[in-house]
Amino acid sequence: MVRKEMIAMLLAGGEGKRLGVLTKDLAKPAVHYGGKYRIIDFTLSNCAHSGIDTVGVLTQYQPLVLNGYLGIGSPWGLDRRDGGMSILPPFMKQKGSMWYKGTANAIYQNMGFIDRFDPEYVLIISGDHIYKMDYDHMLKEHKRSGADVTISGIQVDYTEAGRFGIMHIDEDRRITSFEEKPKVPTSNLASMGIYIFSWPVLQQYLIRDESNRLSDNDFGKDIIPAMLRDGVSLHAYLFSGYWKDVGTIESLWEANMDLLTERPALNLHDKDWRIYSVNPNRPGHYSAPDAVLSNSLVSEGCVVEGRVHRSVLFYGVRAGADSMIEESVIMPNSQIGQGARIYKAIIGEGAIIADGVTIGSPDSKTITVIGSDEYVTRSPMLLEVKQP
Ligand code: ADQ
Ligand code: ADP
Repeated sequence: MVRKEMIAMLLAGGEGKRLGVLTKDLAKPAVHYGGKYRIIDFTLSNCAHSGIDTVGVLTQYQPLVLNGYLGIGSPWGLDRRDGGMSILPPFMKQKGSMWYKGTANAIYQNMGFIDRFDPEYVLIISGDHIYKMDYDHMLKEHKRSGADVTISGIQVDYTEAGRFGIMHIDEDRRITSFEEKPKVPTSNLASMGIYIFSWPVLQQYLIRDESNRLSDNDFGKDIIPAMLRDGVSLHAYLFSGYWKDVGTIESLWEANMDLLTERPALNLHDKDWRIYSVNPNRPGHYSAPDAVLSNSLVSEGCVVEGRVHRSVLFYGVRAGADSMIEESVIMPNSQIGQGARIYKAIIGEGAIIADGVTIGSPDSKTITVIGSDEYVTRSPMLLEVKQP
């Protein structure tokens, strides 16, 4: 096996409970985003642009669609013999399989895979964030600082800080404290869940963590705090671009709405940083004579006869005559019937909304969600998804 300086391990096994019906049969990284992508496209494209040619993808929950989508990694230039993409489901032992207990355990179970490349550094990334980042730049800073661990961090809103690992740093960007999802955040510098570890150091901590029966075997809850306690040097790599953890219905909807301006904060037109995805290969989008489209993304294969405003239509969506779609995300191949009204909603892939049905309301504070392949024949009154 050819030696690699750094390989990436992409955590793609989370259940994504907070995305509700959208992840009922689908791993969170495979959830659709932005009219033609799946969430995991962003991380894989980042790898491609950062010169990372060896990626282990750790899958667990509902991996079927995700595996089929990833294939042999061709869209991301990872279809190669020397490294490339390897899908790593939980290890199969003679007596049944070992479910990944937590993120650190998922890496622990694949130490043999990592060792095959004898890397100096391991990059841990996750499949549920929308962002463009050059991991090579982060690696350079990791080497320059001489730290054993580099965690990328971003300033978030204080109101959201409790969803993340929260750090304090000194003037040299050394991490002086780290608390996983604190109830009362004392800083708004959030861990993005992107880590570069010097491999021998990580290896040692993974082995030690496994022997601790009280551990959740999780990076944020166990590994990072243990390293800090022991005085391992941890460095923060500060990121200031667009980054969104699309783990909730609200954030997924918002991240889609963020694209609906002429100059979105996340530029998808950047020729030097294309986001690669599997091409659905559909015919061009057709708008009927009475169609009205404004401030929307409409993808290939759509047939629109009604009105679409401030919405994202994925490929193959049909919107019948006199229908109205406002501030909504319509996943691939859904059908919106004649005269149907969709406000502030996410309509799952392949769902059918019958003629005349109204989903959501324009002044609703919450986002209404319809699951994949659902057939909705009556206007639901109480389908609102309550956020915790
Ligand atoms: P969370 O987002 O809560 O916090 P977690 O649920 O551990 O992190 O998931 C991280 C990634 O690992 C996700 O991509 C998920 O899909 C995947 N994953 C989860 N369990 C897995 C398993 N058993 N096997 C394989 N993959 C699995 C983390 C950090 C925080 C940080 C946020 C940033 O713990 O400190 O702030 O990410 O979003
Ligand atoms: P959310 O943050 O929306 O609750 P995550 O994807 O972050 O969902 O996963 C939440 C937790 O569920 C993680 O700690 C993960 O280890 C655990 N988990 C992931 N897949 C499964 C599964 N198939 N069964 C049980 N727990 C799981």
